[in-house]
Amino acid sequence: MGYMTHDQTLFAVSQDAIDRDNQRLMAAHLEDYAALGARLARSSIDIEDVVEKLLTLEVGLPSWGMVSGGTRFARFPLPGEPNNVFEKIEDCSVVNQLAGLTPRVSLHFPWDRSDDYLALRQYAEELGMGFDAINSNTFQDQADQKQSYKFGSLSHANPATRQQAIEHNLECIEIGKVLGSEALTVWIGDGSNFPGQVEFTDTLERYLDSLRVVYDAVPDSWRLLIEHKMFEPAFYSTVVQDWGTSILCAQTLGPKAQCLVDLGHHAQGTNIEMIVARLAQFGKLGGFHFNDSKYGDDDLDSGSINPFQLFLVFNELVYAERRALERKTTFNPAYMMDQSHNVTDPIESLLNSARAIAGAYVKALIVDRKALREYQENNDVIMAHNCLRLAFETDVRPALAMARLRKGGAIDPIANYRASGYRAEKSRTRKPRPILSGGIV
Ligand code: PSV
Ligand code: MN
Repeated sequence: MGYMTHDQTLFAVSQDAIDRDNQRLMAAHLEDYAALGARLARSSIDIEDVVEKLLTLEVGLPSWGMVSGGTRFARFPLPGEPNNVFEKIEDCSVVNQLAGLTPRVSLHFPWDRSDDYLALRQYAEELGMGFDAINSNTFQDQADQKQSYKFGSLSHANPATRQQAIEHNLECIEIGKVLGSEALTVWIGDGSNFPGQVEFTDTLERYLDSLRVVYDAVPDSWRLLIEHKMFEPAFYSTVVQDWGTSILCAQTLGPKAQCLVDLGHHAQGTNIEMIVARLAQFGKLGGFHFNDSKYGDDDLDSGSINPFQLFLVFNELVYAERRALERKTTFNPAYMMDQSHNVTDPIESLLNSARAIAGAYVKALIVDRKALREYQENNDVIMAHNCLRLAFETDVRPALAMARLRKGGAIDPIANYRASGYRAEKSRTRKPRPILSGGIV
């Protein structure tokens, strides 16, 4: 891969311009914040406690989501999109500067390959960014690779192919150590397209044998995140197809192994919030790939299709957080986004997504849990449901804006981003990315 060096010209959004725009919007913002504070106070919730809690929320950005995504049919490049991992991090830092919620980037190898990971780490640090989980890629063939992943990787029938996939994951761990990452996410595309093509049991056994080698190489302070997905690229069966297989694998491997839930990886109508509750209850909820979907693994912007589902997921997360606090156990899943921005500027999509995720979290924080418990115990179905709805229907935008302000971000992130001319400037200084005929990322 040719992603070796980076252009030294840093062009972040001017902080002065953000501050000026915030001043312009301040009076109205403070009025809205006071109104929300008063509304929450009537339910004995202190808005300051909510904002304090929100300030602790961190969501990782997907490096692969910084470039225009595509479908199987086409990819339409955006002028000024990043060409290499340094430029992707630069764009991530703009999202973080404006939204104040996304201080880490999740890298994907070999897409983000560089010849100097220490320099990459230093560059990221200068921009206030760190690294989230490292993602391996054994679902595509690379130009220099000996064995093909056409018929699988970690579960392949050929030991040489499995070994190659293992070694790639081991390399990812080594890169992650240099970058200061603390997790490896493994998603494999292994599966089958025809009944009879593979033996379900044998492929899972081979997958587990391979993953055990990777597991042993994962540092004790890290976690190994197993990402399940129902289908695609395999259309008949997938080796790690659902949370059941995922938790079985995580339990078989040991404490460093946990499950990662990508919201787009389930059958339509699946009760994902319930999966979240189950994984949390058994200490195996390790991470998230937030996105949204209408039909399948659509990788749409978080909260753009089904914000109620996102809220219900966060409702379980807040419940699990409180339960862990009471029981003095740990609960700290790695929150990341995994989105494909096909028709929007990725920075704008991620700013919106950050707001949707933060909004879902705040709405989950303001659920009156004491009242909810009472309604549940008295089988007062309507009031229990209304208790959740009240939180969901509350306009929490002033609390989100306040958290952004306290992190030096913008009351109106997208307006500030547009006014900065960042993308136009990048379209002048960055090389155009080659047009590929198709490809999901
Ligand atoms: C697979 O669909 C997936 O969700 C995995 O997280 C991959 O790493 C990512 O998408 C690649 O786009
Ligand atoms: Mn994913």
